[in-house]
Amino acid sequence: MELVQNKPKYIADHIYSADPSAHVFNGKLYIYPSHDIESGVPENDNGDHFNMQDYHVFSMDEIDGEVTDHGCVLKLEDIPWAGRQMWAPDAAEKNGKYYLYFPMKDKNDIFRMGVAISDKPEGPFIPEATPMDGSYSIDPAVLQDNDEDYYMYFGGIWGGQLQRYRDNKAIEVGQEPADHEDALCPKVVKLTADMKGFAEEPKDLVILDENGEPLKAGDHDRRYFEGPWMHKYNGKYYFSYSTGNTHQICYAVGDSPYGPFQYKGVILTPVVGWTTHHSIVEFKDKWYLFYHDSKPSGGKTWLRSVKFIEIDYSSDGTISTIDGQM
Ligand code: FUB
Repeated sequence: MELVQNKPKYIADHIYSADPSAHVFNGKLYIYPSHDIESGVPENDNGDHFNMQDYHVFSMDEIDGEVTDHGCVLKLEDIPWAGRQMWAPDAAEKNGKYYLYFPMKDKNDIFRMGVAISDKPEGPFIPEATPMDGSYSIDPAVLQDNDEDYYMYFGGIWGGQLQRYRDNKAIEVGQEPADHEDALCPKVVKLTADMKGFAEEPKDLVILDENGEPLKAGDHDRRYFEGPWMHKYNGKYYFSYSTGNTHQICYAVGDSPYGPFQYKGVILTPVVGWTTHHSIVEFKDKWYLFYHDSKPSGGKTWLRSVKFIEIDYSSDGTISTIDGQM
């Protein structure tokens, strides 16, 4: 695999940050990350150690320029339905309003998606009183497909609770399918015109292998785990995601926001730290991968730092693989 070798750059060292969702609004680059903290909760497979309490927003006028931290833009104690753990957010703009989407556990320890609204991309954001109807699991990522159509991609297994659902309904005993069965799919759902809800039932986003078959649950190097992102390049839809326990960012390409998507390859090899989570954005005619690792904290899984690097597309639309250890 060919590796892009330009150097990654961290965006901040005064706080820990992770799960960056990067967008260009009004000609400026905005980053909506998780805000990692040392909360003292022991590490486990449920992700209890990711015990985040608020969100910050970062912005940059130039990719190599100064990074502004706009401070705390939404906090747990201001959200009426809050339980715990504010995980990976994303943002979208429609008609001059900005919507921050975020997964958080409710008072019953169930992940739901919230939405908070602002007149400015940098917030502060005012949360709706209740979670989005029909929402579950984690890691919302919103694609603006054209002026009217916005789609949310979401879902994460293990601590992200996706294995506890089938056909959008909670099931009695939640577990991953057996290795030979089809993998659990990330979800895609069109948003309502007011951006506050789901306009339809979420659908499975199917990733196909080289034989046109859905990826299997046992295919840990390629199957979806968490951290979805969708971007468009040359009229194609690029769906990228984390493989979780094999720690890669992979991608698949399709012709519609709903898919199906054809598996294409690895964008980012494993980073320092357990989780890997990214976004892809075009800014001033260049394409960038925003991601995180735990190098600055000496490898602490729950204390991550956002960084970015330029990415390369070949003439056939494939993305070169980046070495996550850089
Ligand atoms: O930051 C908490 C969780 O870790 C995110 O929601 C996942 O994508 C993983 O990065």
